Amino acid sequence: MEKLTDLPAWQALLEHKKQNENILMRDLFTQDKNRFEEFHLRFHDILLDYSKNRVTRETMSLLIDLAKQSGIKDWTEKMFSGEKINHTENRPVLHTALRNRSEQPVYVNGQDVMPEVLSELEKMRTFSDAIRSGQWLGYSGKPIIDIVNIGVGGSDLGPVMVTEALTPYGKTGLHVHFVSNVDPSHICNTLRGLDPERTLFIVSSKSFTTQDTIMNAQTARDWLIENSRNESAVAKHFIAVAANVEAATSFGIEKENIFKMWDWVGGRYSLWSSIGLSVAIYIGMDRFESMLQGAYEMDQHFREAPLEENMPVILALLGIWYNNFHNAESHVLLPYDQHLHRFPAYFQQGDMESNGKSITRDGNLVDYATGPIIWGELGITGQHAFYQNLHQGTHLVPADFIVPLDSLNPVGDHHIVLLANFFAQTRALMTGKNEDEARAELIAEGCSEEEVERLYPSRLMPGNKPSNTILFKALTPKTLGSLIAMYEHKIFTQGIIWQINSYDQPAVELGKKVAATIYQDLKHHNAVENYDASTNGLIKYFLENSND
Ligand code: G6Q
Repeated sequence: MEKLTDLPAWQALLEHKKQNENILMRDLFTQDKNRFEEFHLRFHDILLDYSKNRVTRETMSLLIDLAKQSGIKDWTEKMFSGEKINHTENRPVLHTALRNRSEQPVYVNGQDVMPEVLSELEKMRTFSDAIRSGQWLGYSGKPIIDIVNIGVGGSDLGPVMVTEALTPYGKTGLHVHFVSNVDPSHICNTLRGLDPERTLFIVSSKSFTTQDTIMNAQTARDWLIENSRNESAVAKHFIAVAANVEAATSFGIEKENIFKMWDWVGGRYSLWSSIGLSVAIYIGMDRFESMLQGAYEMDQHFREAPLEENMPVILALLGIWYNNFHNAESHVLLPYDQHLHRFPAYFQQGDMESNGKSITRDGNLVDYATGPIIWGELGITGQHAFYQNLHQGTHLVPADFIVPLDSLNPVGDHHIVLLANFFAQTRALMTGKNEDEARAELIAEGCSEEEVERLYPSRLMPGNKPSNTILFKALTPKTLGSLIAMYEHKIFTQGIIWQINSYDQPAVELGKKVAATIYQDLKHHNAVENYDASTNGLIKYFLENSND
């Protein structure tokens, strides 16, 4: 594998950056009235405008060369066709098979996985229909009205994000709760007020060994048994989603109540499997499948569209341009849609757990930056909080603005006020405010000459802050599916270019192991000497001063 920084396109980009050090987007827009036409893409009802970036036609063409020289098209085929591209775990990466709406088989070790995938979807349909229609009855013969998904990380963030995003499509009278934190307050606060006769628990854990999830599930089971005084109630109130079916069975969950997933689906990509069961129950299986359809269509686009017209590839390349050639250390996601309030958190995991790596596929330490810090918040909330830093701070923070054309709750002028704010922000980030404008503004405010002189520097905005705009018609299950898949493929593309494995998570596993050992020390009040002085001291202090 040729070293990334030795690729001709990488070298050409370095040179190009040097030649265009002082490029101003403001000037680019003045020089080219058609800039929007040239730098935007459309895919069904999604529009990506990337004209507000520090790029010229030449920059884009060099970035496309980089994608080509990194073998993106070949790697894409390897992923879709089930090659074991997660080489450290020796597994294929096939979340795309979960939403494969074609008749095409997908092979893992010579076996077509599609019949199993489809049969699991059918099982989800039967089960979600039974809950929604009130046919599934709890131990005392009452229908279910509260669903509690117990899971963490990849077994939580996706279902939470989608449930929130698709609230307008949820079944009235059905409430979905999510418990992820092993902090007892999370499960206790959730259980308070729930009716054990009408509550269903979905224990979502691929490994079914994650301590946080198993402990929360045990507490929920104790609560159920204590309140029902009936051990057999568990069969009517506990469902599991697991790849480790044996562990779920030994937890006491009936075999027919276990939904399957596979080791070729990564936790943070598992939303499309039965990990999405809580979503399917809430919005109904037809809508869940429409989300799969949206993702499938984006998969096809990613697989087939030329690199120049490929939304995930363009987003990935722009990210690399800032990350590696402008030293931007973070990237912010800014949805202007209340329903997308968990979207940044979801892709914080999706991106940072996938591309926060520093060892290349052939085992070398990288000497370039890989995945940036992904963060974000609802855009409009951010405007009243951290946008100050985006405009006038000292860091370069490329941004994605994610915006619906239509609100799902059209009331008065709310939506156009929201959109006015979004349009204003991307423009202001790009243009900034120069000395003449700052002075003119102060004069218009009635400032004296002396005040203008004193105050104008603090009003200066450097501008030239890059942003992508992702507009879509309205947040439907299908559009959401496409948006999620778009970001998944962006992450894939960047991982390939950075030559890392985006699909393992050794540090997550490290956390689980270290905590399990220390848990034993705390539980047995061990006199710890075997850690560093700080950890020993803190544990000792805890043991002496806590009520636990
Ligand atoms: C995701 C990560 C991680 C994982 C959780 C839960 O890709 O590996 O977030 O999803 O640690 O794991 P289980 O589903 O096995 O409980």
